[in-house]
Formats: sequence, structure tokens, C-alpha cells
Amino acid sequence: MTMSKKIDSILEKYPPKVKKNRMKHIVVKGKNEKDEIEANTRTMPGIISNRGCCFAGCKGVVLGPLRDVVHIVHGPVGCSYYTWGTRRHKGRSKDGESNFLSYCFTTDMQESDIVFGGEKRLRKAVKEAYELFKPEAITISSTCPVGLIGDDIQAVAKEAEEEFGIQVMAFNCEGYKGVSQSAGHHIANNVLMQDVIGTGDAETKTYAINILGEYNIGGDGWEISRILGKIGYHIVSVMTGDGTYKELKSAHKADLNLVQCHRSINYIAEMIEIKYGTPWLKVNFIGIESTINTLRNVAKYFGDEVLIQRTEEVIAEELTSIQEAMDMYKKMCEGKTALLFVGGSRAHHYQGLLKELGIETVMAGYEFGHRDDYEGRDVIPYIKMDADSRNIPDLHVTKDEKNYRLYLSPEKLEALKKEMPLSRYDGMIKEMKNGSYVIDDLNHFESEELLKSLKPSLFCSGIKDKYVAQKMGIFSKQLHSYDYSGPYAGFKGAVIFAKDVSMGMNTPTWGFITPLWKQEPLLQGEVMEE
Ligand code: CFN
Ligand code: HCA
Repeated sequence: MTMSKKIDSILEKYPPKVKKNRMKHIVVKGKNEKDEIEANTRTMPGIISNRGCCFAGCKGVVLGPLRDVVHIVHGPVGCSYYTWGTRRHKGRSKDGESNFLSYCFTTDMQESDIVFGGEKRLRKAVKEAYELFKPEAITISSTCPVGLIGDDIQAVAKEAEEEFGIQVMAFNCEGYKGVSQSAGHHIANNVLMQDVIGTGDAETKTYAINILGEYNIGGDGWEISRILGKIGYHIVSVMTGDGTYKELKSAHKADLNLVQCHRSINYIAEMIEIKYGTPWLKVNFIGIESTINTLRNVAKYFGDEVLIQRTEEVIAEELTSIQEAMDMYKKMCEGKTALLFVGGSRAHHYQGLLKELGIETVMAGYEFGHRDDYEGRDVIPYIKMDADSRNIPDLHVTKDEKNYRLYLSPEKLEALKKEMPLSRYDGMIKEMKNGSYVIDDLNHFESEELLKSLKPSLFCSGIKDKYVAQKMGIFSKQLHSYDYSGPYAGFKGAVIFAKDVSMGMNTPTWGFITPLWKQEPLLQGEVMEE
């Protein structure tokens, strides 16, 4: 069955309202004049989505990796316990520094707290955490029931700050807020920008950079830092993989922000640019060509001949060390196909690396990407926000509640576009081959149907559907946690990824499994239309 017939047959199974909705989330690259996709909208009730929640995006993704902070989860024990360590953001302290990553802090709310309020319990937890661990800072993240009963976590945080003399930040990131993890990213970004970034005064050296949207999953950030360090960059802070509150405070002192995951941290990148005039550059350290391009672009930004020369030397050295292994694995991967379905950036970032191994991506999708992650966007050209530029007519920097916003009149924006090269964040679709499929918020029914008909060699996804695929005899690589492996970033990471997928796809195991589509259906039924 062709892919388009398959999609039609999937859509035909839905009631009309669902069909209408899902059609807008499916795009065939190049079929229409514009590749527009609906994204970042609410999943229809009844659909088994892979999406996570606001709390996952705030505490799990953005805050969690900060290792010198005690992160208290205010909610029932499961919210904290079942997310403990599963994302595999690694952290290693230097001498004398704290590392609380291996701990799981929760207020363990009970029924009585739901009835009488949980603030007392939270106060006690903050006090206990402070007395036992003396952390640099404490975060409080609330989960669903807290929002429903209305505990004032901001007031508890404020009180605790006065009592203990450390920063205590409260995040109202109840799971049900927004439509996915994405709302949680935004909440975390706002508070970090408001309360942390800009409060430090650490010394910086030449070529000072921050790495944003890099969470050190499986050690990715360490491999990226190794390469950048070898070239001669000074990494002021990493947001937030193996990162610290202490370093974050001085992040505004860097010369340039590199943005690896745009989705989760574009807010901070933009707010720093607007408030401090630090430009940001979209980078990608996944895949060899992407890593090389990234390194060249960063060197070009600084424009120093010695740095450009050193970059080329490091690239040559690194390439020599991996070439043989990559060639070997390529022979094992050539001609294979992949389906990619991951959060809000990796379904894009991994396509280059797969291509380098000879693996074609036939379908890719994000759980919670926004339209710009798919279709790209114009990035406002770099405007140095010194005292003078704040007086440019038509250019207004305002701070509404917690966001720094830049308002430009359309005329001014057009004029600026002419004056300086407009940087663009291209998004995922542009880099895909014509005819390939892009599906937003892919659900379990759709995943199973596509796996059955396309029978890809590789399904890159997460824990919720990994074993569904493998029971069908299709190798599934978790692109969230990297299963138990990594790093996959940079040069050395590319080899580890190549090895893992070569082994996974070529193991004889899959031949011993009788895929479900070769067995008799266990259940059969008709979906009733409205
Ligand atoms: S590490 Fe990142 S890279 S932060 Fe984001 S959008 Fe999640 S936790 Mo899972 S693996 Fe995934 Fe991205 Fe950015 Fe991770 S693709 S879903 S919220 N994500
Ligand atoms: C999250 C975290 C997650 C889940 C991974 C998965 C992660 O969104 O809650 O579903 O396999 O990377 O740990 O994305």
C-alpha cells in the first residue's frame, strides 16, 4: 500500500470531527505550494497521545538538570518518583560542588492535604531540604492537584527566602496547563530569566559562550563541551545540562548564545538578546556535517582568523579519528529507512546523522513542536541593545509581567531586514525530501498502522511506543533517553549512535518474532460514525 493510501485508510477510521482535525496535522513535503502544518494545539480527547505535561516540561526538562539546586516537587509522590532519573540528564560535580541529581524530593501529598491544603507540608519540606542539604537555591514545582486546590506556592517560597536567605523559586507548572510539555518550558524560562540570569558577576574570558537547550542526555553536553573547549571557547553556562544555578547567574556576560534545542529555550535566547544585546545562533551538534557547519558558523561569528584556523584543525583531527568506524557502520546501515517521532527538536536534528549512515527518513514528527519548529521562522536580526539603541524610535523594549518583548513597527523591521542579513531558523520540513511525511502529535493508533504498512528498519521514538514496535519485529531506538547509551552528539557521539543502530537493526532477533500483522487479528470491530 502506498503511503498516501495508508494515510487515507487511517483517516477513514476516525469519526468525521477527528478526521478533520488530524488531517491538518499531516503534511506531505512539497505536495502543496506551502508546507503548512497545524501544531501546538490540544490533542482531541480519547486519542492516545505521546505527549507529556507542563510539569514534565518545566521541572523535568528545563529545571531538573541544574545540579546544585534542590528541586522539590509539590504533589503526590508518583509525579516525582516515576520521573526520577528517567530522562538521563547526567551531571558531575567538580570538587566541593554539590550535586543533588540523584535525589528525588517530593512533598508526598496525601488526601488530607487535598482537603485541608498542602502549604504546611510544603513549608516543612523546604525547611527540611534547606537544613539537610544547604543548597545554593531551591525550586518548588507544583503538579496537577496543587493548582486545583489553590495552594499559594509563591507565598511559601517568599517566606522561605526570607527565613533561609537563599533563593527559593516557585513554578506554577501544574501538569494540565497548556497542551503539552511546551507550556512548562515557557514557565521555567520566564522565572530563570526574571530571577537568576543577570544576578551574577563571574569573570569571563575571550570567546565566551552559553550553550542553550542542551540537557546532557547520555552525556551529549560533555562531548559538545569537549569539542568547544578544544577549539578555545569559554563556556560560561550550559542551559541546563550538567548546569548550575551559580553559572546561570552570569550567563548574560557571554558574547554569544548557541541554541541547540530551539523549542525548549528560545524564550531565554530572545529575552537575553533583547535585554543584554547578546545574539543567538541556532546550532546542531547531532551528526557530523551539522557539527562541522555549527563549528564553522560559531567561528565565523567571532571572525578571528586564529579561531577559524583552529576550528579547521580540530575538525580535521576529529574526522580522522572517526572516519574508519563511520565507514564500517555505514556499510551496515546503507539503504535502510526510519520513522522519527520525538519531542520538539530531535526528529529534526537526527535526520542528518541518519543520512550520513545511508538511512532515509520517510516520516518525521514532533510531539509538541510549534509551527516554527516545522516551518521555520525569521529571526529578528541582531540589534545591539545598548543605551542608544533603546532610544531608536519604533523600537520598544517592554517587560510585560515576566517577558521581555521587542516591538518593532513593520516598517522598521523591513528596514532592518534590508540593512543586515536576516538570520533564519529553518525548521524541520525544509531539510526533508519531497514526498516525505510530516505528522504532528502522532498517536498510538497511527504509529501502529504506519509501522505495519511501512515496516521501517528503524523507529526512533520514546518509551511509550518502543516495545509496541519491537513486538512487531521493528528495532526501536529511544531518541529521548538513548536507551542506556550515549553520548550521541558531536564526532565521537556519531560513532556511538552508528554502532547502536547498526547493531539494533542487524541483530537476528527480529527474524524470530512473528509480527502482529502476520497473525490473526485478536479483535475486530467497526468504529461508529457520529
Ligand atoms: S532533551 Fe529535549 S531536545 S528539551 Fe525537549 S524538545 Fe523533551 S525530554 Mo524527551 S528527548 Fe525530547 Fe527535545 Fe528539546 Fe528531551 S526531542 S521530548 S521536552 N526534548
Ligand atoms: C517527558 C520526558 C521525556 C519522556 C520520554 C519518553 C524524556 O516529556 O516527560 O516518552 O520516552 O525525554 O525523558 O520526553
